[in-house]
Amino acid sequence: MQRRHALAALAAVGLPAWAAGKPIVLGFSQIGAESAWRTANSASIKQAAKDAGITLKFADAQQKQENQIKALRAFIAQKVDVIALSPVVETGFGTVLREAKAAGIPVILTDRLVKEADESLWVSFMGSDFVEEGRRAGRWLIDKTKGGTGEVRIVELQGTVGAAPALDRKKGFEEAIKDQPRLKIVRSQTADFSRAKGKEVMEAFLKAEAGRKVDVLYAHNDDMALGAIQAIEEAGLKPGKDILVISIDGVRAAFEAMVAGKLNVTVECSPLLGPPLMQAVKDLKAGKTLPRRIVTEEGVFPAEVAARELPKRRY
Ligand code: GZL
Repeated sequence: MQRRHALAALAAVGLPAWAAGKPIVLGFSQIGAESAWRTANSASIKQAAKDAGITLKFADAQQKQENQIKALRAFIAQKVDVIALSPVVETGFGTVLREAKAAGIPVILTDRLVKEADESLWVSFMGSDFVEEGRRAGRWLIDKTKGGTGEVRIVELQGTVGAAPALDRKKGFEEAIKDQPRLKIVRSQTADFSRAKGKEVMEAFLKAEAGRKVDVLYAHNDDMALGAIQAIEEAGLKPGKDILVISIDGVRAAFEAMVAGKLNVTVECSPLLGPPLMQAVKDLKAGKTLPRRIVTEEGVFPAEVAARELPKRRY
């Protein structure tokens, strides 16, 4: 049977064109390229789409929400089969998600959640539990400092303002240390998940705290921690010793910094969301119902295990 006849036959029974072997088209709005985590996340999604035979329309928003909204509108106009979104911030996506729903295009949230009352605007969310990541960072510090005396003065580098991982990692860390009177966050400011800003803000913290001891840096991602490590060294201090450094993601450069004795622990947050995302897209188009929440399993890697783990790291 000729292809066009096959397509007509499928349409006649209400099946979409892709059922005739036409590849599924996935429109993905990526935040940008602000960190090593994000680079690994994009690579994972592109490779997994190729492996799955899914046509990927990849839109890099360069950290701007308005570019993500524009990309989603373009995907709707192009009538893609599925939309995936990694939202740069939690709010402001309701209108465009309602437009996708009205167009009958399912949306999968990947990496970060949005805060919308109408949770039917997305069919599934896959990503980490950022509050738990913050708790894990706090628990590590409690364990590291137990039995000591005197104040433990903490400075915090927050991720992007309004982003789910920034809000939730702060919340989880504060929850974990709330019953520890010695542990005090004395400065907290965003460095937007980037290495350059992590260095800049840490320099400002050290200047502002001149004459007082800074005991710990809690950074919401490895890139900001690595920038801050540079600032600590330029201030003549030893990162990992004079100032304990705690961060999140578990990218390769963090393991290298731990082997060098400059970073004390990284809480894993896997960017390798490509394969589960493509599986979810295929399941969706095969008529299966997706779980509302697909969780990624992750660990905590203190410096003591870094040398052993480094060769095994996949991002
Ligand atoms: C977490 C992800 C965060 C990473 C950062 O899932 O959204 O954004 O922790 C990245 O490195 O920039």
